[in-house]
Amino acid sequence: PDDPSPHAHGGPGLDRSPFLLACRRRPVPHTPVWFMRQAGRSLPEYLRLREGVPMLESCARPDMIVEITLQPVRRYAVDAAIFFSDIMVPLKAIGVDLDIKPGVGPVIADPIRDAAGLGTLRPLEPGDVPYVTEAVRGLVGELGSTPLIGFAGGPFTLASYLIEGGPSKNHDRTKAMMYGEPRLWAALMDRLADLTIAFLKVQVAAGASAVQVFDSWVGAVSPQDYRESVLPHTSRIFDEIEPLGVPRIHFGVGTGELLGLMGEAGADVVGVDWRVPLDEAVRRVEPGKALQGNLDPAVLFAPWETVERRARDVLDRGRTAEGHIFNLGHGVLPSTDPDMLARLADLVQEAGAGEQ
Ligand code: 1CP
Repeated sequence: PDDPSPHAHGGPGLDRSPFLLACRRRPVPHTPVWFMRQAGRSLPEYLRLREGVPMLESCARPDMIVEITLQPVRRYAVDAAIFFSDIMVPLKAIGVDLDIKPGVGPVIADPIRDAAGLGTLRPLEPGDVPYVTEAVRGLVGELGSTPLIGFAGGPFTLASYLIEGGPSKNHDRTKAMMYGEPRLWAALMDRLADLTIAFLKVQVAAGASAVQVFDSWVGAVSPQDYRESVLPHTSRIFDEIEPLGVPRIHFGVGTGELLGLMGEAGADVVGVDWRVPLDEAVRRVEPGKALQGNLDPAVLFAPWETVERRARDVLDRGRTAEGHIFNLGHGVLPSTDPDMLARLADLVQEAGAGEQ
């Protein structure tokens, strides 16, 4: 039923990419592996390059984007690259006054809490992010047969930053709007879904071969609230991206109780954090989906023998899925030893070979 994309995105050899095959639930030569937040965290070559350059400036410079995206591919020979950017970049590009502060994260000058604030969010045009188009084009040429994953923030996660004004533990004001002003909430989610769709389209038009929606903080809501207040917007994102013909991945943290609904929202691949074993995730997600995950990123602080045992356990459980992309259960933690990630990538590519 699911034919591969009629048009190849990116460079030659991509039709045999283990990552893209696994997303499509097709046989693979080895279990593909990449790491969320593999670009721009612990690598010394990244820290050197970023010295004196603010985060948002580095996201607007094609030369830096290309180099930072390629660094983990060179080091780890992972099966996919992820575009170096941030979920806040499209908001910045439409004129939202925001900064990404070191050690803090995104900070919004004027949080959006009413209809007037909502009115300041305009649609994203491709011309707003020329550096994204230029960097994706450059990357696709450099990456050859390694696919490039484009990404954007999910609507709940973007709404939380906009409403709270920065990182939040309990998402109080966000939920206050969701429960107390459902019409304003729906209008905001609608605009954020449009923004995500537009940002993903720019990346795919320039040559990205897959997309991931990071709704990182959506695990904060109950299944009932997810179904009513989030899912309609996320479904629209995946519906509108479908005609582009690239695999769509949907990820959030602490989403054990939402995995079924996240599958229903329409992505091809559901990302699973480390809290739910993959064989249990298979039971929670409807058939016809591949899974991505889910080694606890903190396991990488243990001795190699432990990492290896835990990684093999993830691989074993992943074999019960229709397709499995090995990843961490969330992003690489900043103090992770790059050599551990290199060994892990090797282990997955060797252990997962010829066993399909
Ligand atoms: O995978 C990669 O390494 C590519 C680059 C990437 C991605 C995919 C960055 C660079 N950010 C993101 C996505 C992102 N940004 C998410 C979703 C993924 C996740 O859950 O980890 C989120 C929630 C953000 C928001 C954000 N940006 C935070 C989190 C703050 C919080 O609420 O806890 C932070 C710290 C940033 C800054 C940021 N983004 C990226 C980097 C390298 C940095 C650090 C920059 C710096 O301080 O210099």
